[in-house]
Amino acid sequence: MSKRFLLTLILGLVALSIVPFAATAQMEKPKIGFLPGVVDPFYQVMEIGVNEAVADFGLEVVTQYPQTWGPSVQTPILEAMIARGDLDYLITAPTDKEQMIAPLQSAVDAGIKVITVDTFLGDGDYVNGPVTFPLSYIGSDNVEGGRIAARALAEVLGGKGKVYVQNTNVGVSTTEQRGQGFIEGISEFPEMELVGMDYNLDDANTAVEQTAAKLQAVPDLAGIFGVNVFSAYGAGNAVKAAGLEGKVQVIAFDATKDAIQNLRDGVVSLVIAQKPHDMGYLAVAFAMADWRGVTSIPKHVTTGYAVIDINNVDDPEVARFIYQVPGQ
Ligand code: T6T
Repeated sequence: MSKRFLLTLILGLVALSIVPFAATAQMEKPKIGFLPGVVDPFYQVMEIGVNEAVADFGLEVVTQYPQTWGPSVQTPILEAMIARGDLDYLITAPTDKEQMIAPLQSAVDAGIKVITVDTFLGDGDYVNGPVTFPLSYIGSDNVEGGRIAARALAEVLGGKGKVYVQNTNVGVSTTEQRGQGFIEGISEFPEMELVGMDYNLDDANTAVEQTAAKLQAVPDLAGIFGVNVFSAYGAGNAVKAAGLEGKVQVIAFDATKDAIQNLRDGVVSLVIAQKPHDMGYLAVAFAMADWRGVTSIPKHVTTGYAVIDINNVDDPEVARFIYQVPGQ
């Protein structure tokens, strides 16, 4: 055997032994799917958190955004993600707490572990509730968020006046709980009256139209709670269009650029910022921990709020929670 042939043989064997090792090392990392509720700045900031964690752990992620809110749009995207056959974990915000149970159960049946972020399935109690298959639920305390909004509105209105809620859809865990918390909070003030709650189906134009109609129908309306990005957009911009800034107080849930501008313009009196970045980052970290055999992953994590008003909006410790999406 010539020296040259021997060398080639050795190099070939070394290469053969390295390739499978490298391939195995790669296969040891899970592949993540990210399926948000809809395209909006809240989920875009969550995606930044997902992507940062994915980079930190050296993982791969497949992200698919529904263009509009609801199970009929989210389910086919989910089915396509399951059909890929290469995802180990799915991080998702179910757009309906009942209707997304069966489609997400199919993901679990296909071997994909599910973590819900922002919204939950069933009653959100993944230990003792009707739905226990998700690994974890990471999100805000939305009942408390609604109460914060109600108390803030009561404070700015001196504890009396007619108030109205711009909401999204029945069956969405988050916005339903915000509405519920708001009703509870308002009931603490005997001279405040809730004169209605409209559902805009998470559509900004519908939110503007419904609010404009309510402003006309109730000329002495004193305050509005917009329960999420598009609801708050509708509430704030309808008040602005009617020239009622300062006369009708708006509480905006979700710290978009638009809500912050309306705060600066005196249309909005309080902006409640969630922590979508934390939700996204933690969800990936939990997936990675589960993959590595960690068995103490919390079934529920509450991520908290930053409550923004005109006095603290420029404080960097508060302003960091404004939803900043590069290029927007
Ligand atoms: O408020 C968030 C989210 O928490 C909710 O579940 C749906 O609406 C948003 O995405 C904002 O548009």
